[in-house]
Amino acid sequence: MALSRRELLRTVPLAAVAAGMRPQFASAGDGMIVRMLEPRNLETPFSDLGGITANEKFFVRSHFAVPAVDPKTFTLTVEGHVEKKLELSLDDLKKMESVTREITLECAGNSRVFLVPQARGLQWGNGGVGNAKWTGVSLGAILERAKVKAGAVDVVLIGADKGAITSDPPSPGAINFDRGIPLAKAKADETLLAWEMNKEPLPLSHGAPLRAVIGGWYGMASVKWLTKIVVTDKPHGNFWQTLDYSIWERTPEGLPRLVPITAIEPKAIITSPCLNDVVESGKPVTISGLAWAGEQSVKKVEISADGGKSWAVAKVPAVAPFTWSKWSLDYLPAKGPLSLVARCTDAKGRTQADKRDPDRRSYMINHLVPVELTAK
Ligand SMILES: Nc1nc2c(c(=O)[nH]1)N[C@H]1C(S)=C(S)[C@@H](COP(=O)(O)O)O[C@H]1N2
Ligand SMILES: [Mo]
Repeated sequence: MALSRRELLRTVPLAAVAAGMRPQFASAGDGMIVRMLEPRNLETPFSDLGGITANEKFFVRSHFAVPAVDPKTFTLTVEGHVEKKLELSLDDLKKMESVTREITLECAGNSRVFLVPQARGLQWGNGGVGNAKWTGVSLGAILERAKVKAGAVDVVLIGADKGAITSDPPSPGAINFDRGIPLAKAKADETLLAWEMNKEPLPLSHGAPLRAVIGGWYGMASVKWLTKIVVTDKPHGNFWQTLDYSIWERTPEGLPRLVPITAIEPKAIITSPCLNDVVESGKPVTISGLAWAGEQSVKKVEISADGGKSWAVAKVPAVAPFTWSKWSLDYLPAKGPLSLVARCTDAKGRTQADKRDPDRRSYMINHLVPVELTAK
């Protein structure tokens, strides 16, 4: 596969690391925030969040090294609880009806740096999120071809990347990255298998030649380097949705049980002004940012300048499910400290909580976090 210049820049320093040379941080991230050098995990800088995220500015979250998947010999295998096992080449997929959808992906650990006390995992700020136009085929169309048998429960998407997790609790040896999606979500319109990102070939770091995009769900469901799909007749209780990427849910009787993470929670972030900025008092300042709510559309964004005591409603020009919207509010600051807070409510009436819910472990981070600045 031909590597773009950018992919080369990402690959060359790895060879340098292997040769015992100093890693070249300057070219490691292309203006991205390096959260981990190997495997490469990159955060989008604040100033690049909004609209359509350029491919080279889209956050990267990878658990293992990028696997070598040759697009020429690539096959997507579909098997398990189906009438007809499929082996599809990229050409086979491209001959099917293609769809393009704008979808925001957020890592379930995005904003983790705001957890007190600090939680383990990558210390993302707010830039573990991005919005792109994905082109591919609907997973539902593929499942129709394979003729899913009655009693199917999960559609397991398996990536070609592999490794052993050695931290406690460890994985059972080397495992692939995978995720089981309930059949209904697998068949939903917003679930695609994509080979294009923003009208360009899908970059290697984002899963080329083929990745899943599970609209409205946290990023871990959007399996990259997808080569195999297994339909199961039981929930897929794998490493990645039990020991990892799971949260505590309470039964109506209050019994805590672990469940896999699914849909993105409502969230608003302030992108301007920034922490510790100094603005002029008595002069209007535009407070702006982004809001998204997973499978729901954003209904309302409210802004507080006094740490959450009083709220004003922001303007949100476009509100569609699955994608973020930009919002803004003109505000006249009085002299003194400002504690800006943004709060999103979705079409289902869900609002961001003031306080962190510990049942969410170190994921799904959308409690209110003030941005402190001063008006002089
Ligand atoms: N095969 C594979 N797919 C994967 C991952 C991975 O490590 N391997 N990481 C997941 C996680 S946790 C996230 S948040 C998204 C990130 O997608 P991106 O790197 O294109 O932003 O990919 C998901 N798909
Ligand atoms: Mo993630």
